[in-house]
Amino acid sequence: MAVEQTISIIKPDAVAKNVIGQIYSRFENAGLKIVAAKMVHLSQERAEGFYAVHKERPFFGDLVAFMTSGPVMVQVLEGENAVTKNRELMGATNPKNADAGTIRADFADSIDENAVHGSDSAENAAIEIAYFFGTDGLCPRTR
Ligand code: IDP
Repeated sequence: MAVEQTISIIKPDAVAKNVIGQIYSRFENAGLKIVAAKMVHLSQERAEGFYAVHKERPFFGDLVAFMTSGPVMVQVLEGENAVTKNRELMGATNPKNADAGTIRADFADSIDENAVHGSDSAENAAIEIAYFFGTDGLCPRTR
């Protein structure tokens, strides 16, 4: 399996709960390396652009309002099978259905406020990485 990169976003609810470090530990314990990271408070325009694929969905307005309600922590994770590994660590979209021990089971309160985002494919990961970090915002981990 080749080394991949994926986007992770710790959403405003989890940032407010002060669990960034606990979530980072899960990435690191799973063998994923953080190769870029920044905290941002998304504007309405940036949040709408990021979730444009959902713009016809009934929950779009609530999703954008939530994602702009406070800062988010955005990171690029690198490692073998990073896209799938991150999705496994996250758990199901609705925390009620998330497996025990996953980030959403432990830190999310509802499907609306579900703690984390993770790219769902390598193709979307590349788009999302470019959206937040451009073409030269990543740090190779050579040591
Ligand atoms: P994912 O975050 O697990 O990949 P997506 O289906 O891509 O899930 O949806 C993006 C985000 O939109 C979810 O994380 C969640 O915050 C929100 N969302 C998805 N489905 C619903 C819903 O039915 N009601 C309210 N919010 C939803």
